[in-house]
Amino acid sequence: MEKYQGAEAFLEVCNANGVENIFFNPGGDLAPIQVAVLKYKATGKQTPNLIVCLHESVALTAAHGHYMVSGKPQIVLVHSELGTQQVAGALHNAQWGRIPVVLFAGLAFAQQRVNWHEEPYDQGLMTRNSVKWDHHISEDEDIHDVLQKAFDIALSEPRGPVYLTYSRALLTGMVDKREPESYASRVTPLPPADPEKLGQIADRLLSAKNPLIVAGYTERYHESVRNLTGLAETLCAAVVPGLTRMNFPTTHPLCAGMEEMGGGLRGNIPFSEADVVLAIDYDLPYVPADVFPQPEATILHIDVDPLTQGRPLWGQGADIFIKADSREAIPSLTRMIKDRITPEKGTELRERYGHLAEKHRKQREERHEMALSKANDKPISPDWLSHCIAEILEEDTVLVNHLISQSSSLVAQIDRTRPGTLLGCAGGSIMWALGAALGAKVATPDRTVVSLMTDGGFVWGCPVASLWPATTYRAPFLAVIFNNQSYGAIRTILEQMSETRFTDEMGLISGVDISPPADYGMVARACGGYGRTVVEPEDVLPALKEALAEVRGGKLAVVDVHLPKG
Ligand SMILES: Cc1ncc(C[n+]2csc(CCOP(=O)(O)OP(=O)(O)O)c2C)c(N)n1
Repeated sequence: MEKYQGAEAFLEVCNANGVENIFFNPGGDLAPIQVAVLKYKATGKQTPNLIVCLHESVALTAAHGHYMVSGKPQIVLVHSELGTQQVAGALHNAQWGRIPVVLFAGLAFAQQRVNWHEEPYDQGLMTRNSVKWDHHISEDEDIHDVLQKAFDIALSEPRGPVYLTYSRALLTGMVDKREPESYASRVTPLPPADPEKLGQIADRLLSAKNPLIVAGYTERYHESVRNLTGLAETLCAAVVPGLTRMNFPTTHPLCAGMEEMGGGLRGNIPFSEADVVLAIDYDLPYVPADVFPQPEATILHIDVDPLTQGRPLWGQGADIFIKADSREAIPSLTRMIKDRITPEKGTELRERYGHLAEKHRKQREERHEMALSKANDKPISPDWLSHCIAEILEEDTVLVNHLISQSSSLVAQIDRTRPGTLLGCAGGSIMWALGAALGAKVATPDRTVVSLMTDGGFVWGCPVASLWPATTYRAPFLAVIFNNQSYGAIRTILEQMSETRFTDEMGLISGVDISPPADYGMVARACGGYGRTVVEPEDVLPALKEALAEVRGGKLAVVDVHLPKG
């Protein structure tokens, strides 16, 4: 039988799973893969591209962003124990975001090592709280089968990260060459939704006075946006799209506003009026808003993971839940509802539609006026900044959002209408926006990518490690920093706990102020990009336009906008 190197087998399994780019950060354990890629390229064979990120957390976050755009499984290579330790926050975000990614690392000197408790050293332990499966590929296993199994576990529902370790000999040794059919994916689709339960859901929704739909990640299948719109229009129900994806057009008259990040902000889900809540593919965000369904409200839940394993939904479970693929369940439910609508019901629903549409129109008008009224505020108002960002976005621009205490301004001012135009972070590690934008741009080079982040998030995002690859791999994006010169969310907590403003010898509230801030625009310029700080309100729009022109010309850009401290 013909043989090839383990590293070549690795590339073949990646090819078979549609992996086009591998984000990585190297160590000697990965060298056989780097060599195999060079060999494949030199001989014109199909191989994923290797994209080096100068910090492992950027590599994993770029894979996260790439998946959210491409829908393809990812593989990230890091150096053994050391590289694995660098990805902790990014791995948490990938778990919360249901990202099918295989994290692949060599095993560090396993045989002789023990931990402080004299137990055998266990490298996988570092990842075990965040991955669906961790496994060391032993010498008697075939790399084709194990790597395919890892992709299958990552891709099966609910999706999520897996961790594989290996000894270097696995990649340098020879293995039997295999055809992809011999290790084909065994991920099977979910069975259709139980029609009886779906009928019960249709009945409960139709008897509701104020049904509310919350949809979390339905949009990962783009056709679901159309399906969800059909359901909402049939039922004449308000929809709150979750903050991680563009599930429902924010301009639609039935849109009750995108969900906001919690943490003492303007928790905006209109639960108080809802007597029936239909949650579709919905997870609570890591920091949920401080609003809950009414205790007497009926909760209906359609999800690939209706048990919300590890993440309880509002702590009160659901009255009816269905494990289903929403691509099939939403159209079936819509048909059932249509079939049950009597003429009298139809009149009632149309009235509700009119009422919701009017509310939507009024809310948008007020928010628009609010932003314009702040056009001359100095320091610059976050609402004015978001208003100006809305001006420069096109319908198919990919917006990557990781705002924290300013997230209300995005929800109030920025519309997203098309599938694939909003990426948000489900997890809590605020290091996501730069790496995710890099991955998104690599996945869709022809589209414009604009990433919104906090000043804390810019720094946590390892800017040099993220921006250098954006220049080197010609993946330019625009990063806008909502710079409140502080860890604002922490300020809120401190202020709630104490009326006194304790400042240190430098006049700063320790652990809150990041002031005066570093010159973040200069960091962009140091990485071959365009960078500018904006302090005057009238400069916001011109600066954003100038930066976007640079991005379209091939340069990454950072616009650092100074907002009120807070
Ligand atoms: C990587 C990481 N470290 C620490 C925290 C804890 N934390 C939550 S909110 C917050 C402040 C965030 O500041 P910033 O990102 O600048 O956003 P702002 O609150 O100012 O809008 C911190 C430190 C976190 N969520 N993620």
